[in-house]
Amino acid sequence: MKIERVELLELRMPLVHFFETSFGRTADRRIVLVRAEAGGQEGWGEVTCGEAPFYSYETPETAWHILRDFLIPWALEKPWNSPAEIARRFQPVRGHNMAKAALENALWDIQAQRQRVPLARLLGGTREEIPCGVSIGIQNSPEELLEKIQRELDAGYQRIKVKIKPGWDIEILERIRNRFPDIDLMADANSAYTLEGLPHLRLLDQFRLMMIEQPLGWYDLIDHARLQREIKTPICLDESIHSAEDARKAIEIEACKIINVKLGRVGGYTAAREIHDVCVARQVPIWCGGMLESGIGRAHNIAMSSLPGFTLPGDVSASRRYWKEDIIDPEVTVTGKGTIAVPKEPGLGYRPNLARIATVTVRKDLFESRT
Ligand code: OSB
Ligand code: MG
Repeated sequence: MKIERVELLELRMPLVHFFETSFGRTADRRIVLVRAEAGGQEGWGEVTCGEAPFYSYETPETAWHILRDFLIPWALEKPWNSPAEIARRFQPVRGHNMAKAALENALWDIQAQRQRVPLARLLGGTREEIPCGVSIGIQNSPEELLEKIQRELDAGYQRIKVKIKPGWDIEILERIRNRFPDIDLMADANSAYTLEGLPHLRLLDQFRLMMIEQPLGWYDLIDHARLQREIKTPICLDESIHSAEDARKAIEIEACKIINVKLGRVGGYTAAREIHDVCVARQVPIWCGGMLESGIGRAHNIAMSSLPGFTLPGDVSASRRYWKEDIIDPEVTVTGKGTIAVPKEPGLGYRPNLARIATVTVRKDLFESRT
């Protein structure tokens, strides 16, 4: 099949509530979307980077550059038989996984539409609904955080993740556990600690957390393995895992007991499915992380979460938690028991709302095949 056209769009979308992690606060999202056309079908993907290079080095500008100058020309250059082949074509570019994922995933959407199957099924997904959790950022006060947790539990979400950092950790978790002794609770540090803080990190063991996510360096495996030997709470890696190779090594040296899979961070479905298989073979539970995505990225996360190895609730939640109005129809909704139904329509199963997208688009570029 030949790709006839690829369009890049940059969107500006304000979040309904700011989102704060150990590395900073976001209130206005800049989102780069990829729209690809092949064989009369149109597929969509999302670059899931942050506005600033604080989670990883990618930003909307680096993604635009890598897509425009390398990935899109390579994709348009010659026909393709499978999205996995395109993933291989992208391999000479070191890193820039979020840029790669946006285009590769758009082609998976096209492939699923061509075969008239839901994307989830094309990927090998078996679940009809996926279990959902929420990720709650650092708030202005502990009271606000407790109130937010209550609201999400009332909505049905199956587990609560809170962001922690030095100064917003032990006391906060104590308050949460006092008020909600039995909920499924976990904490994400986004690399806010070092091994020097080991005595402090040991204090986390008292809160019966499901896991602590990425406590140490954003590229580290070795120190996480040392930490895991010293604490009982299972470590989950996010930032450190970029490929199936990374997953295999992390598991081998016991740097983690759980892995958070993000489509962007690992470079698309081909790599995500490889990580899935590595983890299933070694009986390591995985779950789908989130990057404050628009409906396009969210729809992709739902498809991926339908794979059998995604046994733990993901950070995949309702559109309304992020946006006043999302850019897909229907918006993503969550049932009272904290699940999202996996769509049964061909492709992504959520239609891009073109009128809505047009109103929030601030930059566009179109690339066409010359043959
Ligand atoms: O570490 O999982 C993370 C958001 C932005 C960057 C990193 C992370 C997050 C989240 C939010 O935790 C998950 C979501 O609700 O999309
Ligand atoms: Mg994380």
